[in-house]
Amino acid sequence: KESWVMKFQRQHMDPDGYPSNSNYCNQMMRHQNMTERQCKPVNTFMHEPLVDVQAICLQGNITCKNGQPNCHKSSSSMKITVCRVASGSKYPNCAYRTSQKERHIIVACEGNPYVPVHFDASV
Ligand code: PAP
Repeated sequence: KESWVMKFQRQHMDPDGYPSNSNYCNQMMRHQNMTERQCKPVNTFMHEPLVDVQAICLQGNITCKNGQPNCHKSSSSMKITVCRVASGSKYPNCAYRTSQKERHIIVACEGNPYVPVHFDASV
């Protein structure tokens, strides 16, 4: 089974990529296997080095959206792309809107080593 760490990297890390066109999310959501059983409604990719994203886990704890206490917020803003399923998109033809942003990132961390396993929010 895919580990939490690998799943996080598949779903949320694209350090060397940056959307060059509006097809970015259509291509990446399919390529990273988020359109296989359904069109995943919303997903964020981060365009920062993995070590910088892992370092978010060293920031102080904050409460996650689900009430767990294992979330952490980046001290600096990061380059991200938010992929949101387009209205009228019908599985298996998943269509996405691509929006580039710079935001502080909130991730949930788990394990030893303590690393990101879930993308909670951008603020
Ligand atoms: P995403 O939330 O980053 O989009 P998702 O596929 O939901 O990805 O996986 C997040 C994983 O982090 C979940 O584990 P699973 O893959 O085995 O389903 C989830 O249980 C785990 N996780 C750990 N802490 C949290 C948290 N505070 N909030 C949400 N998910 C968490």
